[in-house]
Amino acid sequence: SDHKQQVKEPNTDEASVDTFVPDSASIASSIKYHSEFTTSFSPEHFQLPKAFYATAESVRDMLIINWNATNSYYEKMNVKQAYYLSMEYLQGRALLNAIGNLELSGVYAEALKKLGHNLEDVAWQEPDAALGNGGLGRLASCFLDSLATLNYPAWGYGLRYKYGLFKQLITKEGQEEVAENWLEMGSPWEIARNDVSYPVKFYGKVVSGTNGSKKWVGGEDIMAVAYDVPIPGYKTKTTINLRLWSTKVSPQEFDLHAYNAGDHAKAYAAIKNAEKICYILYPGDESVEGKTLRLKQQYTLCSASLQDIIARYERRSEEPVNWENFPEKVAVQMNDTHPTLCIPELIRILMDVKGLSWKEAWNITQRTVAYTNHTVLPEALEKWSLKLMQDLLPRHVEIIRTIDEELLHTIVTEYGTEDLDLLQQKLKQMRILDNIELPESVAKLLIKSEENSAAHPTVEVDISGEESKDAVEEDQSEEQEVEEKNDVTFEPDPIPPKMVRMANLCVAGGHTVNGVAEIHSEIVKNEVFNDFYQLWPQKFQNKTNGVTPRRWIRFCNPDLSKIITKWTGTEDWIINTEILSTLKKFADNEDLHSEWREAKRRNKIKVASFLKEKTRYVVSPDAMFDVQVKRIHEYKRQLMNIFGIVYRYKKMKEMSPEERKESFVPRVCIFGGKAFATYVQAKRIVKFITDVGVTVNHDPDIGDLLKVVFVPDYNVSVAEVLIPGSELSQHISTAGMEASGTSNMKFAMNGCIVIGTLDGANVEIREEVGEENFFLFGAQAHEIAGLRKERAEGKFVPDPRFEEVKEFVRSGVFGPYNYNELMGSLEGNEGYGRADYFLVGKDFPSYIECQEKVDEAYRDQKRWTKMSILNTAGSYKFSSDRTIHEYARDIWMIEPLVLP
Ligand code: HBZ
Repeated sequence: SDHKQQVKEPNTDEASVDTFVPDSASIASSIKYHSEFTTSFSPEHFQLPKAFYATAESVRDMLIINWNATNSYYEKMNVKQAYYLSMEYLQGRALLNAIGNLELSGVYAEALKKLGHNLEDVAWQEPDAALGNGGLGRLASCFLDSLATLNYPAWGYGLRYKYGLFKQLITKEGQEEVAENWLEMGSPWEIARNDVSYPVKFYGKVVSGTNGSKKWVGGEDIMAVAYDVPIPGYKTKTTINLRLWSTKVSPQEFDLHAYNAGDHAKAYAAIKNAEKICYILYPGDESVEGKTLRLKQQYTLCSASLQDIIARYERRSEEPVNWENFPEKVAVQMNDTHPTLCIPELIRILMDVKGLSWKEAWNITQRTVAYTNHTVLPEALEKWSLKLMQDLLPRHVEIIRTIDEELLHTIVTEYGTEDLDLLQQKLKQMRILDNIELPESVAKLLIKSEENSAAHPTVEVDISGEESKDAVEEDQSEEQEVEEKNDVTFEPDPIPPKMVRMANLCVAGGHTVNGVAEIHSEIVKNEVFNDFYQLWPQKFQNKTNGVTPRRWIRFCNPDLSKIITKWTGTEDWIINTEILSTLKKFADNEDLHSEWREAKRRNKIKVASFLKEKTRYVVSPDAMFDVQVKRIHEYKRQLMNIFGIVYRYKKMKEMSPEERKESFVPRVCIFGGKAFATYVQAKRIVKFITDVGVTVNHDPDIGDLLKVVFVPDYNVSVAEVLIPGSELSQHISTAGMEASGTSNMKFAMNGCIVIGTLDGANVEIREEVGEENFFLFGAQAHEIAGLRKERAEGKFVPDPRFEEVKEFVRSGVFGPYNYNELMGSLEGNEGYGRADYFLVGKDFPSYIECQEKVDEAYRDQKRWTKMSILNTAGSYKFSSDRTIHEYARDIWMIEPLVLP
């Protein structure tokens, strides 16, 4: 057929792909071919969603050609490759991105037209690949796009979750989670690699060989099978690979005897046991089973990926394999601590399978892996129970103990034994194993130095990590006194659980640690990992996040893109975002202003119809579109936003209609985001926002002056609609808590103005776009600790406006639901723990005053448009291309490799 001649024939030999540009006729025939022979839909009709699958299959053919050429060229050139390991990828839809990157959007639109379809409708059929939760996952996807576009030899590794995170429904009760069945119809983008699979072991035991060697045996084995997703770069043949692992039963584990004896359930159990590893992202981890499952997921990712990387290294090496050289060919980046097990796994394979010594394996590992930190929240720094890890991964625990011991010796060498208190404090804070006896080699050193120390004969050497016997006895006698007085039963303090601190392991085992925005990297160095920073200052770097301008300007906002191309005189800004800054010189140009406003308005109309479809609320495109979309978390302070809205609503209600119109700019306040399924307080916030919406949106006094809309199931595709049509974008976290934020960058690129605190990348965005083009409010990071202390000591005097809002909420205007727990978190009432830990009350006055300035700026549309242009113009730094160049140069030491 036509299709076969034109699409399948190009030579796929490495390095000699024809520069073959298909026309719309050949594309149409390819789509027709796939609709008949590839997709599994009824053959007679060419309707949606079949049209999408057939179209995607035809694009896939082209991707595979480039993907094969890229892989064989890498194989031939044997250059150093970077591997990004991440538990999450938020890829979103791929069709428009792929044909956009291939520069085939026009011909595809034409081809589909010939077949009676519209490209946009076809593209909307695609389910989002939502294998992620938030910023960390979307960052990984932006990085893949930049890596491919910039021709860096790199791959991503992740897990192929059958159901991803969850689909969020918004009901009367607030958020409800249901399984996201994104693979229901199959994914046209993946290539099932039944030829690429590795065994992954759990449980079992470690046996020693004759010459001190170790072997991990027994336990259960599953198989990890590769699914490859080609990632095309923009205007380049380079098409890199995202390899996702799926798990299945290992044939040895399938109990044929049980099956034949009629115990089907027993035989089936092994299948489910393997498959459940890749069912969902972040399964509930309150139970031991849940925790075990999560650790199995993390280990599966690390083990399968490293076996694969090592196999590739061996394949590309000459005999005998020079392992010393491994870090010259391989860079492994751990996206947060979830892939930490890479460290002991690489050591295990090098020692137990390849026969290297501890010293060699440890040295190679440290030169290979690097770690990115994405959070400073102490509760988010992963810790695993030693017991659980010991059961599941006994050999890895041995290795971790050795790393811990090595680290302890380094600390002793660094600090000496002069000041034993200081040394003990450092040992306790920095070691990987928490609440675990010191290894004998270190304990002996300490005891010896204590005995030698005539000057400090009374220093106690805490070698157990637990309190000394005396101290415990003293405590108990005090407790007993209390017990007598209060007549309550005395329960001794529980023994602190033995834990493995994954972040400490990452810092010790990696050659580089980076934060994701300047302020965050400073906090990483000066607070979170300060002890390590003092020990190894050269390990610490900053890599400010970025986002891909392809997806986040060019493809999601074609109207704005045309304007940018027209006024900068080139399309090159899509690759070289510095060109965006040339818009600055036209910031006052009236023609540009009217084109700019026109494009924004068209995007707002799209948002309005999207909101109507998803929520049935009708909003006016003449109002200001004010948006906060991100995961729901107390530190991100959606609660402050909705409190600001409640305050606005209350003031409106107190005014006459004329006064109301005079005083307020009409606003549509849009929220979106998922609350983690077990995060009760976050779910209350969702419920509260939707309740406020029900009251305000139906209030005839208010009309178009104020609307509050919660968009269900926020994901990449929803963001692609909302961001271009937004005008004000809220990034209002408690200072010091948002590592970076990346949607703030997307909004700024799309000419939205940020209202925000000096937190994460906001700080750098404000520097780049100019402080007069950014709405700043709130306490600063260095003030937070002091403010929390004041708050806890009851010295905080709340602003009357804040009290007024709480009172108003409690009066029941927003329905019968009892918001006590929500309000309680702001007040630290009994049972609600830390009083307003996120300082909503403290920042509220400056926030609502800042919102008044927003209204004032918006009334002057000329001023607002100028601000908007300057946000786009100043956003060039936040391209993930810049970020990736920095990782390549400073951490991975890789060079671009352009296919001939
Ligand atoms: O990573 C986010 C940060 O909150 C955000 O500020 C930053 O811009 C972004 C990219 O660097 N962090 C996350 O998204 N983190 C998680 O989603 C997460 C998930 C599971 C965990 C811990 C963190 O166990």
